[in-house]
Amino acid sequence: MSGCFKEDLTWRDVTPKAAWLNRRQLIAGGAGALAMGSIVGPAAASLNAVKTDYGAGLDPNPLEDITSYNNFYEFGTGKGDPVQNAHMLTTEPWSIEIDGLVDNPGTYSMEDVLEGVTLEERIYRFRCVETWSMVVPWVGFELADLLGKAGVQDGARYVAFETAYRPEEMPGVRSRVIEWPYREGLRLDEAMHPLTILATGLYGEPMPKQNGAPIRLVVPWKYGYKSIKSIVRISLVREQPPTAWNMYSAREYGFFSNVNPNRDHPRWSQKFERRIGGGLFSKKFETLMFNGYEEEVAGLYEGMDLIKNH
Ligand SMILES: Nc1nc2c(c(=O)[nH]1)N[C@H]1C(S)=C(S)[C@@H](COP(=O)(O)O)O[C@H]1N2
Ligand SMILES: [Mo]
Repeated sequence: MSGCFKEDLTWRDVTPKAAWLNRRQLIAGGAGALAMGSIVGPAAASLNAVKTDYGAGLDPNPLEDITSYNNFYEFGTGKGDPVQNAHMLTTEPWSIEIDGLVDNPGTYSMEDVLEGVTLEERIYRFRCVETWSMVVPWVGFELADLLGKAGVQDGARYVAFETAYRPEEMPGVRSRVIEWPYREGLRLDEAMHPLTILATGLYGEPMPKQNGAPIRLVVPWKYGYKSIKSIVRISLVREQPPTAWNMYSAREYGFFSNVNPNRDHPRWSQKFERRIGGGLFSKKFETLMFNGYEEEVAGLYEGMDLIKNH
């Protein structure tokens, strides 16, 4: 495993020590908060994420699972390729181009992007279309916050995202599995939904490169490929934008890609999933409608045929 993480640090290790400081405590605490920082050791350099109720009761995968079993095809198609190769990606400085139907188009540095936002810790289920799953303690903020800064104009109906395309840093783009740059998209109401976040970290630390540093999308009720990594462009558009896996095979990978146990992938069942971890003993679960977020998101799709609009 590369870089900035202690390989042996798991959620169970971090939780009792980290004493997640929220902003108010930080400000009110002053020197006290600093002293606390010195007690927590590894977490001292951590992001100041506000703890939330999202995922209460879920048991996150260990950091090792989340950072060593990845899909990030720009660095290779093997699950172990991103952890080997993603260190080549330059993530500082970083900026996002925001364009299209917005009042304030332009280049947003990471500082601009993060200005005034509250980083939250949110523990979400994560379900890949390939039928594996994990539980990840993300750190991030609502995409709606950034769209608010950009000022979405009336004609916008979709949000399009692009990953960096850097052949000199991304050995995987030599292979034309998909048409680069990696692209994704959401309907505007999906993008504005409070569950939809831009994540800048996990386990209280800055985002590991293999997981999409420095900033990636997380849409927990959709298959994992919608959660596009290392974003450099966000465009507000009128028409449904082309998306990487949908361009590869529209029959296999729909634009919506909501997790749905009743709509099998043409080549495999989606009724069950395997929670990564525990090797041969990784646990098998029934796939949940909208990945368990039905109560929150079903309203977005009222009256829609979710088999046709898969
Ligand atoms: N740019 C980019 N984003 C991407 C991918 C990719 O290959 N390139 N893979 C997707 C897929 S298929 C999944 S399952 C998730 C994996 O995220 P993780 O490695 O953090 O678990 O990232 C998604 N985002
Ligand atoms: Mo995936």
